Amino acid sequence: MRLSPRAALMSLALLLAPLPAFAENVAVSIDNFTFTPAEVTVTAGAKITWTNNDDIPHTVVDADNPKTTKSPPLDTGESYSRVFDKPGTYHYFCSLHPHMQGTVVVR
Ligand SMILES: [Cu+2]
Repeated sequence: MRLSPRAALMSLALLLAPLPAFAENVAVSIDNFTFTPAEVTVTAGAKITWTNNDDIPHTVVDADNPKTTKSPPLDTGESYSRVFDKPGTYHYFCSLHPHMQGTVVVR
């Protein structure tokens, strides 16, 4: 079958159109009293997993209300995940060491 130039262009446009959003998985490491990366930008629906790679327990808790993100103390090697469905900027911290802070930007 031969496509007209216009049809060919439209097919190309369809091919190049953004793929439907599917869930992103983003990892944040906790090490040496630091969330790394300290700020992540994701699309709505992304799942973020924090893993404690430090020698002491840490938590991941929303700095703002409501505290949708509220992990138990994570021991070394333990993880906590949350799906971010709604666009916004979410600040979080470690409730055991409040100077440890991070941000999730959901687009
Ligand atoms: Cu901590």
